[in-house]
Parts: sequence; C-alpha cells; structure tokens
Amino acid sequence: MEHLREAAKLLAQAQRVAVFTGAGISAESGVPTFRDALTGLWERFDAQSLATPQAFQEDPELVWGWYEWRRHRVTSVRPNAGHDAVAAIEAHAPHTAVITQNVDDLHERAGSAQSVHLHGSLFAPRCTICAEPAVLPALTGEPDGGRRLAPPSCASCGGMIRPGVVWFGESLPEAALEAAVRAAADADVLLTIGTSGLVYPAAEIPRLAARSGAAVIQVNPQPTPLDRIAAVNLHGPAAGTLPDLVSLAWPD
Ligand code: BV8
Ligand code: ZN
Repeated sequence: MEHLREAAKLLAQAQRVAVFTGAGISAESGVPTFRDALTGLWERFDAQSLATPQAFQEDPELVWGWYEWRRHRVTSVRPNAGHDAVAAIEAHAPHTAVITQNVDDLHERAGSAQSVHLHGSLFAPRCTICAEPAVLPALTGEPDGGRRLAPPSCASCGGMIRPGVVWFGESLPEAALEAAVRAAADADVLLTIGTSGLVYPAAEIPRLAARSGAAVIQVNPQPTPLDRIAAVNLHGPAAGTLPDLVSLAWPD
C-alpha cells in the first residue's frame, strides 16, 4: 500500500505524464501477450518468428491468417479497467501522452483517442506495393479454417495487402517514434504498464524518460529489466492496480 501511495503522490503532482504500455495491459481483456505461449491455434508457433517480413514472404496465408485471428480476438473483447484508468489519467492530468507497443485498439475504445502506436495496428492494413490503406471486411465470426487465409488484393493496384504492424527488422513509424521520444523527454512521470521492456527501440522510451529526470512508475505482476529504473514498482495486474492508483491520486 505504501508503494501505491508514493506512486499516487508522484502522479498527482505531475504536470506532464507519459503512459507507456505493452501487451500486459490487454491481458485482462483476454488478448494473449507475446510472452504467453500463443494460445489456441498458434501454440506451436513463436510470435517472433511469425511477426517478420520473411515469414510473410514465405507463407503470406499463414501470417495473414494469424493477424486476422488476432484482429477477430481484439474485436470480440472489451477494454478492461486498466485501459479505463489510463483514460481517467488523461482526464485528470492535462498533458498526458499515451504511447503503446500494442497493435490492438483497446486504448482508443476506452477513450484514449490520441494513443501513439509505435508498432502499428491490426486495423491499418496496407498494400505491399503502393502502400494504399486497405479496407477490411468486418469479421463475421472466428476466421474460418483458423489457420490460413489468403491476404486480399489492393483495390488500386492489385498488390498483396499486408498487416499494418511493424515487424521485427522493420523501422518504427518516424512520426510515432518522434512523438514518443518527445513525450518521454518532457515527462515528469512515466507510467510503464505491462511490458517486458525487451523490444527495441521502443524499450528505450522508459529509459529515456528516467535519464531525462522523470520519475518512472512501473505496473507489472512480474519483475522486468525496468524494475531497476523505476522509482516505484507496483507488482500487480493492470486492471487490479491502476484504478486504485488513479483514485488515490485524484480522490473525487
Ligand atoms: C528495428 C508488432 C531495425 C507486431 C512488435 C537494438 C536496437 C534496435 C533493434 C534491435 C536491437 N536489438 C535487437 C533488435 C531487433 C528487434 C528487437 O528489439 N528484438 C528483441 C527481441 C531483442 N527490434 C526490431 O526489430 C524493431 N525494429 O529495430 O528495426 C532497423 C533499424 C534501422 C533501420 C531499419 C531497421 C521492431 C520491433 C517491433 C516488433 N513488433 N509488435 C505484432 O504485434 O505482431 S513487438 C511486440 O513484442 C510487442 O509490440 C511488444 O513491443 C513486444 C514485447 O511485447 P510486450 O508488449 O512487452 O509484451 P510481452 O509479452 O513481452 O510482456 C508482457 C508483459 O506484461 C510481461 O512483463 C508480463 O509480466 C506483463 N503482464 C502479464 N499480465 C499482466 C501484465 N502486466 C500487467 N497486467 C497484467 N494483467
Ligand atoms: Zn496497391
């Protein structure tokens, strides 16, 4: 409880807050994290080998099927109390930036409309040839066959459509990375939630905030490499911890 109080005090006093999230914040909505053994149809694949341009090159139907399965999963779940608490922080602390590594739209659906997506989104597919955004048909039920699905073709040039995410070995979108670096450098407090802090350059963001003098608060049930740079470590789940943190920081 002591740690929670300390974190709430830092948050309430902060003028500029950066919130940095990973897959852990969506776990309690039922979206598997990267570290979990991939559930259901995918337990025999490793996410890091599927989330690459090479995998899409070699077997576009397998990779497209995986992303459509994930898009379906996200579409069929709801934001949890952790996402809602992040939106509440934005309501209380006027200069708050939400930076996410996640490719789901749960922050947006909880009200964090300006979330910065460092690794793209399941909802922004584009053409591999002309980069034109593609409009995806609404998913009616779990993608059939589960595993393989042929990617659609571009309406403009007939090129193959790819998921709008950043794969391993691909550069992050410049504008998103710049916005995240600026928010981290300016922040008085950076709240890192549900990330193993292992994937770069995104994992640099909390470290940059700490170097720039921000107080880092971590919410994560397990220890991570970020424990070392955190002023306060709240070892608990996001949906269970964040609402308490917000109500302590801003008792209505
Ligand atoms: C790039 C989108 C090169 C796709 C993802 C050094 C510098 C630069 C690059 C590298 C480097 N060393 C290695 C690299 C290459 C690589 C990398 O970092 N590899 C790692 C494995 C070492 N980086 C890249 O390839 C990046 N690109 O560097 O380009 C380049 C440079 C110049 C010019 C050209 C090219 C691109 C990386 C982006 C990959 N895409 N996602 C998709 O989603 O399919 S990464 C993906 O995994 C996620 O987006 C996330 O970022 C990452 C890790 O996932 P987390 O979010 O942390 O989730 P994880 O499962 O790991 O952990 C969950 C946490 O939640 C756990 O701690 C758990 O305890 C906790 N948790 C569980 N339950 C809860 C909870 N927390 C709270 N509440 C709960 N209930
Ligand atoms: Zn095209």
